[in-house]
Amino acid sequence: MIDLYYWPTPNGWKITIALEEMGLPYRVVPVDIGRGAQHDAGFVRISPNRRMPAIIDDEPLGGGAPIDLFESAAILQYLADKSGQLLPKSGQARYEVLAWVAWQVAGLGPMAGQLHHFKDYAPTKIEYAIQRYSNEVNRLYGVLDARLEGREFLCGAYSIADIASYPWVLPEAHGQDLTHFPNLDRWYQTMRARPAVQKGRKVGVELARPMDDESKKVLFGQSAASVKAATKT
Ligand SMILES: N[C@@H](CCC(=O)N[C@@H](CS)C(=O)NCC(=O)O)C(=O)O
Repeated sequence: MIDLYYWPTPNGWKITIALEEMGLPYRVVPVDIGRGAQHDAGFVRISPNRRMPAIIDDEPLGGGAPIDLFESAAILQYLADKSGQLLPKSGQARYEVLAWVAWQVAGLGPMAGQLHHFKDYAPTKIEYAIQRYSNEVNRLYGVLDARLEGREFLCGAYSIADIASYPWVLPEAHGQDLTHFPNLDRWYQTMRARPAVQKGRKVGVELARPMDDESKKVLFGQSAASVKAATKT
């Protein structure tokens, strides 16, 4: 059984969607990131970056001792290898999928995350920061749109690359109009209609809470000092 350390956010949804698509059994272990559970010593042992998602699989690929993993890109690749689905086994096709997963975790995710922060949560509105991250998210939507010209999915066949990007395409929250991105719009509608995507998006909805003051303090007040403090708990 796979234990999924999870909270219902875009990075968490990547893994619930993948698990649902692959039909792998899993159990959700909530990590209440608005209350600091990402800093609990037990969780930090499997996720040294103090971020969810993370997994422990006690029936790992290849047998042997349980495997634990953090970082959604590594988890997606592991689950694809374990299930033999949504990632070609070798060659150009495999590395192309992994490149698009890397693109999402290194580009779309962090840029969209900063846009949310400065647009919706920052205590003061800094126009330059909002503009900078809006432009970058707009550019990245353009990259997706160009890539999806003549392709049903990002790498031709449906793959973990699509699953990585989908939860981070949030047109309303990002102030983006999908009518300007017709290929992305078509892909977005295809993705959201998939039963496993709908199921994965609903996992743990009952856990979600609006961003309150305590969450802001926990999420936006971190530094190296909080890492040191957390390891002692
Ligand atoms: N690069 C990481 C990012 C994970 C991440 O940022 N997770 C967020 C929730 S979406 C989190 O755990 N935040 C807790 C915090 O900021 O303290 C991945 O792809 O897994």
